[in-house]
Amino acid sequence: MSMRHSVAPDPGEASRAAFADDVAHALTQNPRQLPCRYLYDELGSLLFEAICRLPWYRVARTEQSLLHTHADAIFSRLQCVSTVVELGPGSGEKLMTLLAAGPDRDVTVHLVDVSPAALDGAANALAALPSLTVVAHEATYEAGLSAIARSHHATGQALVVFLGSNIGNFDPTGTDALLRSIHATLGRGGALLLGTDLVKPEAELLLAYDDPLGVTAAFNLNLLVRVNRELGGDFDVSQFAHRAVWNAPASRMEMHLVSRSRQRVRVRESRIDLTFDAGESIWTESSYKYRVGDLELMLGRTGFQVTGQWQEDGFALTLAEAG
Ligand code: AVI
Repeated sequence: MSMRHSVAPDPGEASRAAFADDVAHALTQNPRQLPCRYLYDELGSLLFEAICRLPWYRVARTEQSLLHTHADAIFSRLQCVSTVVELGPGSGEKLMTLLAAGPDRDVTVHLVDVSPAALDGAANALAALPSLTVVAHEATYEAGLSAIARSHHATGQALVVFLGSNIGNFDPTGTDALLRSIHATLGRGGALLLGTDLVKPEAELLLAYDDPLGVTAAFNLNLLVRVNRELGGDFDVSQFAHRAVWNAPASRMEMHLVSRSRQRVRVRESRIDLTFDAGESIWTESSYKYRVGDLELMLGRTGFQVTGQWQEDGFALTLAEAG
């Protein structure tokens, strides 16, 4: 395997300034918010890995089982894939499982993630497979997709892999925009493999996002720890409580941090000085859950046609072709 890095990393100062601005903007919205992409500092990423091992959060395990069982069927519906792009590769394990059944030819794999640690981990895992060239893009999904669109000259089919129900963390407008960027990068005839969590009974969803061990609570509260450490905030973490809510009309799980008392919070780098009422909350994440019909509509209106779908335990893997 050979490995290249493209798209220069953001210098630390610039990304901290962007974090400070995003926090200032989001915390002064009504309702108050914090962007979920900031949940994943080093500890946050470890806590998310721990969540994936909990009995109540089955997304990662079910998807891995689907990939393992159906990788051959997935590849049998594709024609001579020469380029694979994974958005948010995590540890690389999912792509490893898929590519183990994969094309019998040289393949270029593009990994797109904002985290250099995730990129290194995934590239190292993929090193076990022969005939791969791995290009790591330390970038947002949009920036990575445009870089790949500019550089992609290979003959053969391109496949974008977007797993883990990561798409569920985008609101509907963001989802359509991202699917359209994926379509533009793929071009006609390219394929998308999308992993999505499906709507299930509320009690199951609440356990998945508010687990009895408190790991998801720690994952959520760690966002305040990060703001304190990186931006000079003075959140009293013990004065906020994790809350998970099923918003049925919007078809999404929401995570919030609820103020336990009336309190003042300052964040130096964001230049904000706020007063929270008791019970006032910060909305930190949405995780959209889908019905099969929603997936077809969403993919259809962004230029894709569904060519295969595999389901297990309230989770769907959908293969779609760019028309
Ligand atoms: C990464 N993402 C798809 C997870 C989700 O289900 O929205 C993050 C997560 N939040 C709470 N538990 C897991």
